[in-house]
Amino acid sequence: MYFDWDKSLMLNDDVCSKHLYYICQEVPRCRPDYTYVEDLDLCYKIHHESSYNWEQARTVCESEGSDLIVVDNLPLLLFLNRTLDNDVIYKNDEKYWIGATDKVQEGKFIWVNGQQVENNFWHPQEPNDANHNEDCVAIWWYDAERQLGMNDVPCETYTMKFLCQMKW
Ligand SMILES: [Ca+2]
Ligand SMILES: [Ca+2]
Repeated sequence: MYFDWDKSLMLNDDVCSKHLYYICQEVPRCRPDYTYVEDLDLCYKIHHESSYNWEQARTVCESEGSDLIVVDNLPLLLFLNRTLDNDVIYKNDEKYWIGATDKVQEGKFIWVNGQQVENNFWHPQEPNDANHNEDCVAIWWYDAERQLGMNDVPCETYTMKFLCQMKW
């Protein structure tokens, strides 16, 4: 199909092998409400509603065709450190759900994509399963140097902001 000026920019069908000028349109990488990060090939969204527990937050992500974010590499952690630094108001009070849990087997943390958590992005002395009731993972800042890190916290009673990532 092409535009034919001879017919006042009307459409015309023709043989596909014909050599013509062409017009491109960039294909969006993400939903409009998600942000694309080319270096990381990442589509993500910060949800600022802070009234969802881990499972509820995950359901919101899933309703958008995504899931809670999988922070399985250092470039992504550093990116979040920079990005959330601009997002938060009270640093040590702002926490975000991410997509890891040890609900299935205590002490064995699994990402929502099924991979084992193998990084060392935990806060010092974490994960600690405090009161035998911490099975869901969040990230926040833990020291004066403002290092973003992971911590296990209660799944049901804690509510906070969360980070969604389009499927891998
Ligand atoms: Ca646990
Ligand atoms: Ca903990």
